[in-house]
Amino acid sequence: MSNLFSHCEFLISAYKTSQLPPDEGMEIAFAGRSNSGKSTTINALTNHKGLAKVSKTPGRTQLFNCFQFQPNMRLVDLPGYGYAKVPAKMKKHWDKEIDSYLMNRQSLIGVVIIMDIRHPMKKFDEQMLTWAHQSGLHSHVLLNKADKLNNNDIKKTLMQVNQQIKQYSQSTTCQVFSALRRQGTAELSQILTPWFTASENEHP
Ligand SMILES: Nc1nc2c(ncn2[C@@H]2O[C@H](COP(=O)(O)OP(=O)(O)O)[C@@H](O)[C@H]2O)c(=O)[nH]1
Ligand SMILES: [Mg+2]
Repeated sequence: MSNLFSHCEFLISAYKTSQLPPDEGMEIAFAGRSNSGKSTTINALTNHKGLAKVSKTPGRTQLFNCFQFQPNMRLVDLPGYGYAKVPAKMKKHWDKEIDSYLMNRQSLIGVVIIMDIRHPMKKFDEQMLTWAHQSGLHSHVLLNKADKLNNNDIKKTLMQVNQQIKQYSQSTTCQVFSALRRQGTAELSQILTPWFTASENEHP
């Protein structure tokens, strides 16, 4: 199915925030723990299998990967956070770069926080929700890898997480997703499209 994000192309991989595309227009970031499925989600949303590299080894794709779907409109695949096996020095570099990105990026209008539905709302996810709310950004939670749970457990988790996220912000939304099976891409696209098409000053 075609959506706003269907004609997306790779723009640049940045090791440091200073290498990112000019801070103009609008972009949204895909954040989440390493291995939660950020890259697979971008591929599912854009209907472009090999666009974002899916890592076989967790913690390896430590770059800001930027994709453009319209002039000056971007998706950014953030380096995964919370991967324990990354050497301390590398971890420090990434914490610093992600912080700097989140604090300073003017074109950032919202974040999609990707969680493994079997392990939702970890410390870093909660920090990201708090931060997004404080910064007046849109935020949407994806409970990914739903193909790993039965329907009852999916429903239960969705209800729990829906209640939890309301403690952070009334406007945060949440959905069940399977990047692997491309289930939930229409709903995701429906949530994200108004972020780009609504007036720039309508942040929650
Ligand atoms: N079962 C299942 N596996 C998934 C799903 N999404 C991603 N994965 C797998 O999880 C691993 C990490 O995915 P990746 O997109 O590289 O995660 P990232 O580190 O957050 O970018 C890969 O082996 C993917 O194939 C999903 O919805 N279901
Ligand atoms: Mg990745």
